[in-house]
Amino acid sequence: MLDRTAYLALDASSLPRRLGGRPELLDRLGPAEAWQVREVGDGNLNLVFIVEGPKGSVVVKQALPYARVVGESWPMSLDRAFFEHEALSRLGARDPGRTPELIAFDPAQAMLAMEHLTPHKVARRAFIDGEELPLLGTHLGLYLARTLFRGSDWSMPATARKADLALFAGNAELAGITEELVFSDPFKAAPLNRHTPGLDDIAVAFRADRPLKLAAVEMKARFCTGAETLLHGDLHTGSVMATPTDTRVIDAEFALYGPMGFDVGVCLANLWMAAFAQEGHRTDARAAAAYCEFLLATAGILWRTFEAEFSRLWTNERTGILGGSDLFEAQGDEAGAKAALTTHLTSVWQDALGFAGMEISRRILGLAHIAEFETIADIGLRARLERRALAFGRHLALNRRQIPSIEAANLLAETQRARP
Ligand code: SR1
Ligand code: MG
Repeated sequence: MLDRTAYLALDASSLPRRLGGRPELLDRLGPAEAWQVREVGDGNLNLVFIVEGPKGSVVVKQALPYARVVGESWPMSLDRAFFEHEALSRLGARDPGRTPELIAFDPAQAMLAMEHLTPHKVARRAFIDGEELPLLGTHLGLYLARTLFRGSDWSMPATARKADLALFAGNAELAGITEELVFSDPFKAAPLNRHTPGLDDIAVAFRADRPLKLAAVEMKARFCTGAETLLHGDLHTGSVMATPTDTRVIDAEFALYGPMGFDVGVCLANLWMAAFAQEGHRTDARAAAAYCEFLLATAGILWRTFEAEFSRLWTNERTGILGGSDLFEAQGDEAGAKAALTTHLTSVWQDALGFAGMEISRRILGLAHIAEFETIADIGLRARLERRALAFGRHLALNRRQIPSIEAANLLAETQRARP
């Protein structure tokens, strides 16, 4: 059992004194007396500091014993820093260069020091500012295929995967947050729910929408029981930092074993929501439409890259117990192997659509909203755009088995976006 009696939240003035004895940080930054510290955390949970010294800069992230977005009335385990560290180490090894370099970790202080990503921007912020990130879809598609495939029974030795599954089962508190916030709260009058004025009717309608609630129960069951691979677990576009040439995935504290479609669906949902929010950020309709085109194209590239890279890994790296080459290739049945791959990819796609529908619902009707909508000052416009996104999300959840392709899903988004 870890002794946390010495745990104390950092602040900008105490940080150099408290961390200034760590050689990994001194190597990167230079002498602690010269460190400049800023707290920059704008997420829902943690403290985040940028520390600059004469030799360089690092980011220091520290978990708080409660959820920052709500306050001390919502206590939260500090163990999430341990799971984040474990997850980032694995995800980084499975797709090298796509996560920040880890520099130091102190489990007792729930503190992780990592590479300061600069000039990277949180992807959401780039979407609000209208900055195109031409490689985002490719990088995320590759990341998803590599991490989801390489953490699964298609790839890993069975004993190692089972040990890992047992380890990450310990992150139950954060899994429980997702289970409630994503799959239950948007469909009931949960105390922490909130929504933009003007959406009362749709919030009430969602609670009475039996087909939608049945879809939510099904998706929740997939999430809780479909332990296919190690997921990032919270892969929205606030967990992605990018430049036009680089993309990094951060914030893996919600990591758990779950269905591959969850990370894919959450990521797609956040690209689609950013598209629905565009009119709130660009007064020129043509500029809004052009930026939407970029976002939908990114969603398309993401899925097609995922499919292609997953198929490549399937062919070349299928070494786990689910490999199945004894049933197919070893008996000269290449077409059978291809059929097994297609069956799996179809199930990931349908799951992804269902999870996307849940993510859209919870980001508009639940506790944790997204900056693309929240920063639209005109409340009436915000409500109109959110209403369109909700209709799209509902459609995805209900029709996930009938939407055949990313092109079809993008077309639905485009059609819904153009509604009055
Ligand atoms: C109380 S935590 C709310 C949300 O913030 C995190 O980023 C996750 O998305 C979680 O659902
Ligand atoms: Mg986060």
